[in-house]
Amino acid sequence: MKTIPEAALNIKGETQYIDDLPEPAGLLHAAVCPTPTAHGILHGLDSGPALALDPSVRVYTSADIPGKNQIGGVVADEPLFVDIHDGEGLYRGQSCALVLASSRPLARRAASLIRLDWEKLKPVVDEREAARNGSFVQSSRTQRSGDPEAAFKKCTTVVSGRVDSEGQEHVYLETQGALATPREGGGMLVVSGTQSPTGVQGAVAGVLGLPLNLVEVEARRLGGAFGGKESQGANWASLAALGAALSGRPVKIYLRRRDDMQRTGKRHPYSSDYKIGLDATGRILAYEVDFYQNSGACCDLSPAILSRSLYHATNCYHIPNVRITGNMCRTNLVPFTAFRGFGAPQAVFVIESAIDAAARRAGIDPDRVRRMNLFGPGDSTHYGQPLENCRAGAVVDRLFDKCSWDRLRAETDSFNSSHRLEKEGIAFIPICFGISFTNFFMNQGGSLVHVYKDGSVLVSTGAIEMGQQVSRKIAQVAAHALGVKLERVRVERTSTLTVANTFPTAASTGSDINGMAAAIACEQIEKRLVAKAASCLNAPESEIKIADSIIYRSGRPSELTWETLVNRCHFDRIDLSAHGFYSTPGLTFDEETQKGSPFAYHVYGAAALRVKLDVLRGTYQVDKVWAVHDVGASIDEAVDRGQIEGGLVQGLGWSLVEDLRFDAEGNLLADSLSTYKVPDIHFAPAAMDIEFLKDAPNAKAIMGSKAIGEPPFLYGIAGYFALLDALHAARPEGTLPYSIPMTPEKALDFIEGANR
Ligand code: LUZ
Ligand code: MOS
Repeated sequence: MKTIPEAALNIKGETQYIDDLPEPAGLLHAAVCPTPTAHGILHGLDSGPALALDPSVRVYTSADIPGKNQIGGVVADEPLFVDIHDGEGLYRGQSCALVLASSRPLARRAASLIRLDWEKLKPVVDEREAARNGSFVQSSRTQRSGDPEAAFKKCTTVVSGRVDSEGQEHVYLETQGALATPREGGGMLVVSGTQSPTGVQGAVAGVLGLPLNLVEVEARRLGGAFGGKESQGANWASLAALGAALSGRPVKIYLRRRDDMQRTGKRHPYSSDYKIGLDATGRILAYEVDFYQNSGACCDLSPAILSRSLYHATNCYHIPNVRITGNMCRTNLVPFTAFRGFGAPQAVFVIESAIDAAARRAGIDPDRVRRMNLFGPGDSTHYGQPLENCRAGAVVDRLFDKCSWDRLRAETDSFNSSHRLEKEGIAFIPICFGISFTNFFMNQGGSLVHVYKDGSVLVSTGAIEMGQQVSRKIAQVAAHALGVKLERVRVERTSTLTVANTFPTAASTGSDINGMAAAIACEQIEKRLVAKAASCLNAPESEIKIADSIIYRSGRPSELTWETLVNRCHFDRIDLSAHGFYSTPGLTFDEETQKGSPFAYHVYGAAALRVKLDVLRGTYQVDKVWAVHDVGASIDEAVDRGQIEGGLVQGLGWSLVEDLRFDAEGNLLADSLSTYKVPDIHFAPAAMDIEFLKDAPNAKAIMGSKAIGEPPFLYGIAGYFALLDALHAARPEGTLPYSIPMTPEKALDFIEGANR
């Protein structure tokens, strides 16, 4: 029987998510009583009315925790519950109490009946205000190269200004949740919606006061994550596990969309100050930037995200003199967290804005400045990493050819001079994205591969399937490494039982690291199979090759079948299982000097976008996209194309439509999908002409491929600049703020001259 691919099961609606799993006997449902405002002190609570609702109701607080009231994965600054004895509530939606009941509606109603003795305090929501108060998650970081102060003196154009970007809600289809079941001997099994089973295992073990070998965490698949479940699955898994441990019954928690939007972290808002200097020809000589990251109330992954902002501060440009400073500002908002791009999009928007401002001031076309300053062969980044096989020039040259940029520019200008109520705008963006976790030690992964005695293959790795088809790529890697047909390979869910001490499926490294780990395990088994085939066929091992389930001898198919070979090994007592381990080689970084080679390699690409603007309404449509993307040697072209299209549209959502706003009290204003607008299929560009850079295998990753998940998100930033181009055509004398998202409301204000 053939393995049915994940995607086919998905399309048929047969894939199971946590809430689809059969409910165990005695299951209790969980709900949370949250903090009512963004900042305050919890002096106590009255659970009487909740308990009176139904005999099945139970209420637990910080006082009931057997282990630590702490789930911070990087820094221990994130309590699971606001401490019931005068604890400080750090953001709106933080948990004050866990409520269990026999049904989900009952649990939610009981939670709403809990009365809090709450002293409201004034919250800080603005990152610059937090910085003025000296309120930081960790101390600030600076990267330097060259001497920007001296270089600014040599510039003919120097411009400084401010750039802002709002956060972004992940809008994974499956909201956060977990199902916990107590096990004999005090153990706990948690099925968790997480990108990081090992991270959840650690949080649960800490809260319950258990060793890791008593906590099993599994994640079969996620209905999307985008970074939102890299660290933040731990909260809900810990609550479910705590409820299960205290009640002795299985417990399920599943967030409503509104609760998920209000209580979970999102992309970090940034506010930044820049200064950029050009010489008379348009070369960028110097760049300085101060990032004010709104980190939210707890550390979460903010330092790693800030690191990625620093590394990507010059995007794809060689700038000889830079000073880049990042500040992690602690506020009373949800702990902001990982989101596709992980701090790079925020930084790239700032340098692209700075280039736009400086070029306009100097009277040069911004796109000429972009093209002139690209990384080239022999260049190193400002943090000292030489760019081996730099493909920036290649992708940009090909893109300019492909979209006939000069003609496009001329056509757009001529359209604009003959139309008053409709304007067009175009922009292009080059990208350069570093692949590896910015935390050195996280770049490792494991696998466990079994060839069963019937010849079917089962592969387990740390890679979580979240719709990105990492399991498809890993199946392809395993099939190739073993020499077996793809349909014989199944990729199993991720569990802490099969592969231990994993890191999150994140940083676009899922198939790089786990694919490599799977290949390493498969190669061990393949060696044993080849040796056995050689002895069966009476031939030297060097003449044996296994491919596509066929055993070749001297290049010709032999009479030995894959099934027979596997069966012979089994009867000869040969091990048909193997564990693989991979750690990315060659990474170096000195935290002191902030120099080194933190990335295995870089991904390059370039995209051009055309926007059509309705001048009367302020509405717009991205009608055409051209992109040339460096995928290396693609393991699966359909998967890679899907990731490029999806990343680009998600990036357009961030730069143009998604309006994540908090009021001065720290309340999220748009907290449901009826008010928070995401790009849908009608908003997606009508035509996307995406090309893979040809003949560009990558020696640094599995089967010559390159990571694909995050880099294309950056293309969305060109949406802002294409719209800016159209808006300037509509109102040439205006100055548009460098502020994301550029929603239709803001666009209309600009056209009418309201936001000068
Ligand atoms: N997660 C992480 C990431 O922990 N470190 C990273 O460098 C990273 N980069 C992108 C996305 N997630
Ligand atoms: Mo991440 S933003 O979880 O790769």
